[in-house]
Amino acid sequence: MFEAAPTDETPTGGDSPVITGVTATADSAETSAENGAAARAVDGNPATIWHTAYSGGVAPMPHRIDLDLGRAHLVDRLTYLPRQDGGANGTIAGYEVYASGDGVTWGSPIAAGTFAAGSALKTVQFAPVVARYLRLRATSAQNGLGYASAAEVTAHGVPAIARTGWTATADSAETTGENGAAANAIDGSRSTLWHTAYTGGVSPTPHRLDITLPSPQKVSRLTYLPRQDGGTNGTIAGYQVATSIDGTTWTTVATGTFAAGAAEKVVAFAPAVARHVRLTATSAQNGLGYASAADVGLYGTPYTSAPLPNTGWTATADSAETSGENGAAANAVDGDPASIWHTAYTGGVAPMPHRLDIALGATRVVDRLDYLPRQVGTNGTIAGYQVFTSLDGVNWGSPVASGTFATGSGVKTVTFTPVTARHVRLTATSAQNGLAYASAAEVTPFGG
Ligand SMILES: [Ca+2]
Ligand SMILES: [Ca+2]
Ligand SMILES: [Ca+2]
Repeated sequence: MFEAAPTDETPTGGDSPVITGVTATADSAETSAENGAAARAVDGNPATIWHTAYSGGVAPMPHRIDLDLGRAHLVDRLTYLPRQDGGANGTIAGYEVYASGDGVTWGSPIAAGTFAAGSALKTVQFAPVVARYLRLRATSAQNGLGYASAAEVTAHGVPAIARTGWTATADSAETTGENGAAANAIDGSRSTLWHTAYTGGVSPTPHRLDITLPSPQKVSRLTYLPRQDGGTNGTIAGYQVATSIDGTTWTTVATGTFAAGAAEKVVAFAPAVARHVRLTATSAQNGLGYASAADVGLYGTPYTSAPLPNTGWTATADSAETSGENGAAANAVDGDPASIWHTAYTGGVAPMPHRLDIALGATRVVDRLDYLPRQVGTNGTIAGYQVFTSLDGVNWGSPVASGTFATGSGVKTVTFTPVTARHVRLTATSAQNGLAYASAAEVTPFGG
């Protein structure tokens, strides 16, 4: 990984979360008269403090506490909570904040100033920067003495998505006049670049660079580093960022115009579960038809499949018994294992197959469906099944999964390749007892 320069854009989508799992070291800590270890500034407990040493002499200002975030993050905020115990020693006045990729080279401060007096939480907001390490440097204390202390020092940011297994493709790449391959945009080197083709003719913008991840991630930031070699061809002005779970259905998550210049740009957007991220260049800074990139980075958190919230859902079925019992389709998504959907039997039994459709009310990533059979009785407990998904509730395509459920009333889990869907269908092709009924206590789509 290169060490990124501070960026010149402010995120516009979503707040950066608190970074957890942080460790801390300091230039000085009192460990004799009290437990003033640096670790106490990152323990999440406002009652414990880091305090510089005073037993056996007081080291003069400045003092520093360094946070190790565990891995690279796109960091944009640091908060400082002064000691909350009524003491005044060490509460910081003058401060500087530094960022580093390696904990050794710190460069110039990314923020500096003077904290207001008092014990209230102080927030330092700065242009997003890629860093694994953050330093809070105290240059003076509120009471003028040589101590520094902190109840909590907290960094906010989004983790870098590890580049292992990434691939990149582009609509166009120059491979004759230079090595302008798409892969150069994700190789972590500032000196290699993707450049659209020019030998034999220039195709006009828009151009696009697609990055494919080995597994879905919850992506919320993209960084764009323009070419760093002094050239200007291809440096992007107008851009769009789109995400996709399957490489087919794309959702535009951000649109804008990058500031001129070679500094790294940050695009922030609401977290989107994605395996594919597309950066589209709609125009270039110099107005020509090229696009280029020295580096494109992605930031986010690992995606974990979870039960989708059943608010706003509508369940329908090809058949439901409403006379002999309450067998409405809605009973399969009400969260109650005691209520069931059951196909009709009063006045005749419709033959297999049967189907239960769930309209999710929103486009979601779906990668699993759990089927809980009725917990009492056996009619309708499904054996042969198919799972379908749809974006429009009309076109369902081929099953995303099919098979035969094990017998018994325990929950059955069906997993499949993540897809983008607004509708999920469970089709019963046979029942465990061989009759033509279908039933379900709960049908639960999972995803993100
Ligand atoms: Ca603490
Ligand atoms: Ca590169
Ligand atoms: Ca139920």
